Amino acid sequence: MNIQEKVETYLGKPVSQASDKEIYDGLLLTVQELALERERTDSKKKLYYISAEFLIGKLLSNNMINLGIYQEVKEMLERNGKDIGRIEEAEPEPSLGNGGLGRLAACFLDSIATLGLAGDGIGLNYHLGLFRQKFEDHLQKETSNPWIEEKSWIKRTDTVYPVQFRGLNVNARMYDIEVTGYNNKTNKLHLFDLDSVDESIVENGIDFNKEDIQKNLTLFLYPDDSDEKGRLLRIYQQYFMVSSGAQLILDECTAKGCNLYDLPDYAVIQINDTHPTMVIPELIRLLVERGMEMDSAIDVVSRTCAYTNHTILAEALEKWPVDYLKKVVPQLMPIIEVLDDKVRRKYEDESVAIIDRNDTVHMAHIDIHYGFSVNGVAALHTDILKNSELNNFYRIYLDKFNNKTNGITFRRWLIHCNPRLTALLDETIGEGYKTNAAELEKLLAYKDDDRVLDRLLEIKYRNKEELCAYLRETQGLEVSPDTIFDIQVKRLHEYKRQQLNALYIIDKYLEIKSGKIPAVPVTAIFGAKAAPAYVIAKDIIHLILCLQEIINNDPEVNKYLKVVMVENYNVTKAGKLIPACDISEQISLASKEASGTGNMKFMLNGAVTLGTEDGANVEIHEAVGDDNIFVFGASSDEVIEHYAKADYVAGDYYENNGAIRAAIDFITSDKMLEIGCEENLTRLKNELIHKDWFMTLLDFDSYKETKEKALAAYADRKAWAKMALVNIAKAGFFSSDRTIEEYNRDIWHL
Ligand code: 26Q
Repeated sequence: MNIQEKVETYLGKPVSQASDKEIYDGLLLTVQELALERERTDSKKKLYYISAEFLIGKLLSNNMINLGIYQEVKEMLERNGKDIGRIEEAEPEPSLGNGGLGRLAACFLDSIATLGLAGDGIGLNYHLGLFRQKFEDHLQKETSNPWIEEKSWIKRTDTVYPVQFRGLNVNARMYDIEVTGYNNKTNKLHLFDLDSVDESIVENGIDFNKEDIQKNLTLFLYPDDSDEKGRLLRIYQQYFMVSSGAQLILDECTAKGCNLYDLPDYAVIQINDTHPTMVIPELIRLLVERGMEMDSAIDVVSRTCAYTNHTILAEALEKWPVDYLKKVVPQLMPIIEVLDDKVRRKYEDESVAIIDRNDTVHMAHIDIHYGFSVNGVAALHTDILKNSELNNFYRIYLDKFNNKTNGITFRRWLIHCNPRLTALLDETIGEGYKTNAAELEKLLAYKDDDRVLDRLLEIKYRNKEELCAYLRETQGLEVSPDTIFDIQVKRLHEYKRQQLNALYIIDKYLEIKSGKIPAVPVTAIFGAKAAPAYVIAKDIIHLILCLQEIINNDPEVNKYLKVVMVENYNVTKAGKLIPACDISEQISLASKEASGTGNMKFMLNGAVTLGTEDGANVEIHEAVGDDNIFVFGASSDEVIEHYAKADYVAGDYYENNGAIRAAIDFITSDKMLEIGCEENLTRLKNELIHKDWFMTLLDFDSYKETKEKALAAYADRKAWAKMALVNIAKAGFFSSDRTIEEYNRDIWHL
């Protein structure tokens, strides 16, 4: 049976007569059938990547590419008068993650399967993904984001594990999603869920009763929050995930004939940030329950678990009051106390204790003491962990610390999202780069080939046109592909400094108003969700939306400058924005962005980075050299010193720098207050002048100067195309295939 016949069997009618949605459903079932026919990876030892988030994004096209049927299906649809883009639109996006950490987990699953390694994901089946963002009155509004339909990538299984909370016993049911490797075998993503979850308890937007655990346990993905109320529910979710995961792991190993003392020969558990940390005491508890001595259990688990750190922001390091844990998972407390006691006997240093003097449990400390590997996600990040943030641990456990610079899957972030560039690469350097990313370097041979450079410019232009059409259709915005597309898309956070970009835009606007006309027109594009309880982040969105309205409607200005805030930025939109980007904004305060992965996606698609020496930007800089990147701002050492000395005073910059003062004053100007909300704008202005914890003003001058250089460089089209080419050619290192090979070589040993 050919593909069309297969699909039509499911449809019960010809493709030509089916709706886009029907075709999507038919293709989903066809792909699922083909995926199940693929061989499953198998080996004695298996990796379990356990994570509260897997931001997998839409799966149809991704799976078709990995199964090698994408082109065939695309052509079959065309023959029947259907467009694959429209069919893709019919798929709801599973937004089961907040941002980088969740997306990384998804890229990793793709690479693990592609490399033929036996490694499954373990997580939660959130019924509602990360909230959907709407703009109303220039403000972010949140609505719920359902993604599970009758025909779905998740498959209900008969595997059920009991999970005990204080005063509440529930059953965790396993759902599976097939993870297809590119031209290879398959793995699984196991998502646990509760049968009794009830979507009808959601009220106006994203409110729900936080106490009704039976109905809400897996209802929502947590929006990386500063929200107090939900903390207990977060613990319920985490324990539910790790307890069922631990039971699954022990079951699978036992089935393979493992006696539990040999667990490290059968399983390695990669703990994705501290969210799954309770898997350590839970596994110990289960092993003891199955008859093992406590000391042996601790030893076995310590040789099985490895921990990845994704942040050095103090406020993001998870700490739970002992009281909370006692309220939810009292059975773990005696074990955590033993773990703490052992540490305290060995090390006097209070800062490495697990339970501190305020009766707070430091989750990362459990991972570091009782895991065999601790890794950061970019070279600079790992250095900062070793030398400052976790220095007290590093001095104890020199050998545990290692770096694994993040990566991205080229299947989604090149082959799927940028077919034009993919075709050019196939023609010039062959297809080897798809499984051996280092081969991208072959492109360097075309550095002076005018034909290839022109093609690169042409491809970028077409991608920009496509984005223009999309923005027109979805948000009614008119922008021109003949402007520079300057893009900053990522979660909204003060440390990522969208506000710095916004201040630059105000500065530019004021310059244009005063008659200083820019040489090349610019379209500044943003996309970002703010955590619902993160007040200043939402104020920054408000600022950008007000700027969009004022600037785009000002005929004196809009010829030279436009602002676009993309609504509901998600994986799907990333796939449309990234291939159309000229300048990639990676402007976090040095030392704060652990790695960044958007920076890699932009580079791979031929954008030039404008960035600070932060996270993986440092390695991008090293890879492309000084001539193919625009670097600015204080170094991480300088920033760390400012914090240590507490000598950064934002107000001084406001007082002494005319451009900064004018830009900040504009935030509460009459023009802004005509359309904006005074409370929000005043709060933001005061924050910038009196606090500015992430030192926006420190880097303003250097940002402006460097950005002007980048914009001027764009005018020399040939030179720009060369920069783009070098960026693409040097992106191979940032393939998640490389990252996963390193994890396997140094940590997993599969
Ligand atoms: C914590 C407590 C309670 C509720 C939620 C959370 C929470 C949720 C999500 C804390 C953090 C996150 C997400 C963190 C994250 O995405 N970190 C990013 O990880 C990327 C992959 O390593 C890096 O590239 C980014 O630099 C880093 O910011």
